[in-house]
Amino acid sequence: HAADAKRTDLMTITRFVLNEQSKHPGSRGDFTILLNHIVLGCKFVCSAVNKAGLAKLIGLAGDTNVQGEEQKKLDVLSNEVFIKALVSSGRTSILVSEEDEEATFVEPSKRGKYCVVFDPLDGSSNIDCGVSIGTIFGIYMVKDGEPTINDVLQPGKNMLAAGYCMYGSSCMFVLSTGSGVNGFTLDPSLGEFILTHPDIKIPRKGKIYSVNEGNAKNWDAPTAKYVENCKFPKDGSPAKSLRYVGSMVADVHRTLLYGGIFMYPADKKSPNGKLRVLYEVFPMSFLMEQAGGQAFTGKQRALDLVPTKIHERSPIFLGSYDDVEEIKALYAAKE
Ligand code: AHM
Ligand code: MG
Repeated sequence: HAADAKRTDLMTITRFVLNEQSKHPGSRGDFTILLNHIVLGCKFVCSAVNKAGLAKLIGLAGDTNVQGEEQKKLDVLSNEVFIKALVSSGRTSILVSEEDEEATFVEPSKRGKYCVVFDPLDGSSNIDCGVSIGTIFGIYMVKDGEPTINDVLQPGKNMLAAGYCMYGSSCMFVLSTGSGVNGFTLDPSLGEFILTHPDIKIPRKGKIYSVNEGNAKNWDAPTAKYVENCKFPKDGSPAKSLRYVGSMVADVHRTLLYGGIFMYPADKKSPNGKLRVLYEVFPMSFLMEQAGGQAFTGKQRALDLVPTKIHERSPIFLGSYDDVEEIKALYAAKE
């Protein structure tokens, strides 16, 4: 039976990526090696997150991160694990982490052709209460010659790959290397991510909107109008449901599977929104487009944005194609 065949023929993430890369002539397995190190980091964080309550790993480390937020022990730990794994892969030249003010330039003897931008543990407000959190990453290729910061100050459409790992009711790794989106679930007994969600496509239109409505008094007119339409649709369609975890990975993951829209808009207090371009907005926008959805900043296609600073922020609206189309129309009407 087909089901039996599936159960005994385990498509691990390594096997999957090796298959994919073998389609590219001249591929020497560098990408697979890099990805294996990212996967290792995610498995470590998954295990640490699962034990956090027991091990009393949670709590403040007494440090604040670049954005002036309090850093939790798990954030620090996750960051260290990823930096060490990525450097030791021998496949990276530049690393940008949410937790580090400056980019890490890998020493020449350990350099490789990739740059990785990542948020090692996103959703910090959810750590202490055991709600889903995640890791987000994007991968660029360095240009020939000495690596410079311009190798990562690239529009998101230049990413080679992007993905996230969600530490939720199960641990899920979602990846795109530019030809669709695939989801893998960690089998804890094997310690392997197994392909469980092949070729994810986001529904064309969704029934859910996801936003921090507590910021509503500071929204601009198009955002306010859009959310008003979600609750009181003018065209007779049913009102949308609101879901907001407050962990970008969880909110985007649900949006990808169920459809709908996730937004972190600009507001009067934060004219650039909250989310960081390189390691939050770009990877999620990349995945959305690869799954058939859209990602928009309020001004342009998110993946066309050219960042000028590594920790730059941008408003973001992403999700089902038709839902993002609606918010685009509202912003276009404003101009
Ligand atoms: P963090 O980097 O401090 O974890 O902040 C990022 C998180 C995202 O995961 C989430 O989408 C957003 O912040 C929620 O912000 P808010 O609490 O303002 O709604
Ligand atoms: Mg974060």
